[in-house]
Amino acid sequence: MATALVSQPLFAESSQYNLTRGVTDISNQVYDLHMLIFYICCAIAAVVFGVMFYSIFKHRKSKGAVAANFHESTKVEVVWTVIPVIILILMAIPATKTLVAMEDTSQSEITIKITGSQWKWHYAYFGEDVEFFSLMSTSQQQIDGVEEKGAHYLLEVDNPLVVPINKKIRFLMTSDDVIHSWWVPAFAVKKDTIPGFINEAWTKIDEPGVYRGQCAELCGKAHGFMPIVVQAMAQDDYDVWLTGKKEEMALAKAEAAKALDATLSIEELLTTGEGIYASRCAVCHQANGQGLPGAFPAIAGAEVATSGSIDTHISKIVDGVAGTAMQSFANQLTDKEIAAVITYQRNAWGNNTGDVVQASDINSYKTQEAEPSSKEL
Ligand code: HEC
Ligand SMILES: [Cu+2]
Repeated sequence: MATALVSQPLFAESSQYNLTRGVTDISNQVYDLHMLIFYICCAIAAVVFGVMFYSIFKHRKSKGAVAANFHESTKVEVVWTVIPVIILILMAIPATKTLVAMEDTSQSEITIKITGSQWKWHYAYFGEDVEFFSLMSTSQQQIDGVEEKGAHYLLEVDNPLVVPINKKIRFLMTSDDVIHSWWVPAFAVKKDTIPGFINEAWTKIDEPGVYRGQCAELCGKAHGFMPIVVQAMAQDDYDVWLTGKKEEMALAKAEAAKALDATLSIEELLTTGEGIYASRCAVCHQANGQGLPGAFPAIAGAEVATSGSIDTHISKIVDGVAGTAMQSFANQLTDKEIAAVITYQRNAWGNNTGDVVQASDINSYKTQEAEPSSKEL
C-alpha cells in the first residue's frame, strides 16, 4: 500500500509546499523516501491520536468512567517497545539504501574539484586544465534596494559551473578558509567543504537546465552571497563550451603576459581597480574604504595604503594575512588586476598618494618572493 501511495501521491507532486523531485535519480529516490516516511508518520499519527481521542471520548467522566489502577504491565511495555523498533527498522532499510547510493562515487566519468572560500566558489575540471572562480553577480544597487531586484536576486553568478547531462560527475570538495557547504537541491547534493579535508559527492543530471543553490553553512558575513549556479547541457554543447573556455583561458594568459610589458596610465588603472575593488574587496573593506571596525580594517587613511611602502601593500594582497579573512589573491586576480586595485586603494577616498603600480611590479614582487633574494644573504 505504501508504494501505491508513493507512486501516486495524494497532493504531493504539484504542491509548492512539498519537496520537489529534482532532476537526478538520487533526488527522485530522496523524494520517494521522504514521501514514504511521511506517510508512515501520518499512519502512526492517525493510530495514536485515534486511540487517544477515542479513549477520551468513550471513557469520559460524565459517563461515569472510573480510571483503572495498575502499573508495571510487562506485556504492554514489551509491546510498546517492540512495535516502534520494528517500524524503525522498516524505515531504516530504504533510507540506508538511498544513503549508500548517494555515497557511491565509483565509476564517475568527470571529476570536478570544488573549493569554497569567503565568499565564492572555485571549480577545477580534472584533466582538462580548466578552472575558474564563480562569484555572485547581483549588483550592490539591487541589494541596497536602489534598483529593482532581478528574477534571480542573490542566486546568480558570473561564471556558472557547466556540466554535461547523463554523465556521472564526481565532486571533490574542500575549502580554503572556513567550512562552507555546496548545496544544489535539484540534485539532492549537499556536502560540507572543510579546510584540510576532501569530501566526495556525485551527481548525474537527467535534464538540461539551469539549477541554482547556495552555500548551506554559516560561513561569515557574506554567507548569503555565495550562490551556486549549475548549467547542465547536452554533451555536444558541453564540448563546445569546454573548447571555448580553454581558448578563453589561453587568451587571458596571453593577455596577462602582455600586461607585464605594458605601462598603463593612472586613469586606466583606477578604472580597472575600482571595478575589482567593488567586486572583490568591498564586501569586507566596504565601498567607502572604511572597513568594519573590529572585523575588517579601513583602507581609507590607512598607513598601508598611504605612507607605507608599496611592497608591504602588495604583500597584503599577493600573500594575504595568514589566519585572517584576508586571503591571498595571487591566484584569483591577474598581476594587472592586483596592480590596478592597489593603485586604486592608494588614490581613492582621500588616499591621494599619486602612486602608480604596474603589473610588472606585482610580477617582480612575486619572483623576488619565489627565489630567496640576495637581501636575505
Ligand atoms: C573576506 C574579507 C576580505 C576581503 C574579501 C578582502 N580583505 Fe583585505 N583584509 C581583510 C582582513 C580581515 C584584514 C586584516 C588582516 C590582519 O589582521 O592583518 C585585511 C587587510 C587588508 C590590508 C591591510 C590593511 C592594514 O591596514 O594592514 C589591505 C591593503 C587589504 N586587506 C586589501 C584588500 C584588497 C585589495 C582586497 C580585494 C582584492 C581585499 N583586501 C579583500 C579582509 C578581507
Ligand atoms: Cu559559505
